[in-house]
Amino acid sequence: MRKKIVAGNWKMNKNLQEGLALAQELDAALKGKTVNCDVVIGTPFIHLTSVVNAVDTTKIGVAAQNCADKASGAYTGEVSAEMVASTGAKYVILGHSERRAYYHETAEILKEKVLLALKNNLTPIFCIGEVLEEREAGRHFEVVKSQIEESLFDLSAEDFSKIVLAYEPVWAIGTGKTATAEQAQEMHAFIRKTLAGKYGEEVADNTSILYGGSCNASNAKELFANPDVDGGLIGGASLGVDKFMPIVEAF
Ligand code: 3PY
Repeated sequence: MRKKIVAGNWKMNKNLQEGLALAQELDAALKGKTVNCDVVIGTPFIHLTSVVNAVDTTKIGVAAQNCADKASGAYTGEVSAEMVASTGAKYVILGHSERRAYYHETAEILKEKVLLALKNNLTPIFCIGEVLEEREAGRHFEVVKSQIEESLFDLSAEDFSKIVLAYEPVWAIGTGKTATAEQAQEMHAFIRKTLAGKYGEEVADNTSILYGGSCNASNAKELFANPDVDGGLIGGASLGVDKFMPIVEAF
């Protein structure tokens, strides 16, 4: 059975003290509570160690939002997958559209990042999604399929089964627009079919595919009710426990 996951992506928000306070507040909100999904928070790099030490990591998985495409060496300012793993973080968000667009991360670079993440036992939350012009031109399926093929389809079935996918239509990120539940389900079913074509039904059935892009407390229930939507990658609404917990509880 594939996992249901609600993962926060804090992006470049919250200084260390604010981030720690938010993580502790979430930890307190989850204490003694049974929820029907795994909860993950994606923090800036500098928060990772403090957050891992501050929360019950059996209840909250901690994610980095990126890692380097090189293992180690003279790459000033970069943070390797091994460094991320050494903090106790268990996940890494890779291929977010903001990184593809603003930091020019190509399919090749992302392929390297995925390999290094897996080598260091991190679970990649791998983001894919089309821009508005691609959707309007009816190319959204083709675009998403090639993003998956180009960065992930050289993996063995065993390695692929360690990946979590997040479909984030770029036109729904930070715009307040959300894909309708039907649009999300249609794309998630297409992604699962694409995975089945490459790795077989079992791997496809066991892959968690999250929806991201302005997912919030008012639309999460409807999105998560779809058979192929296994949770969410949550941006702005992960920055407050009052907004994030209703999404966690939407399952
Ligand atoms: C958003 O919801 O805006 C996101 O980009 C989540 O990653």
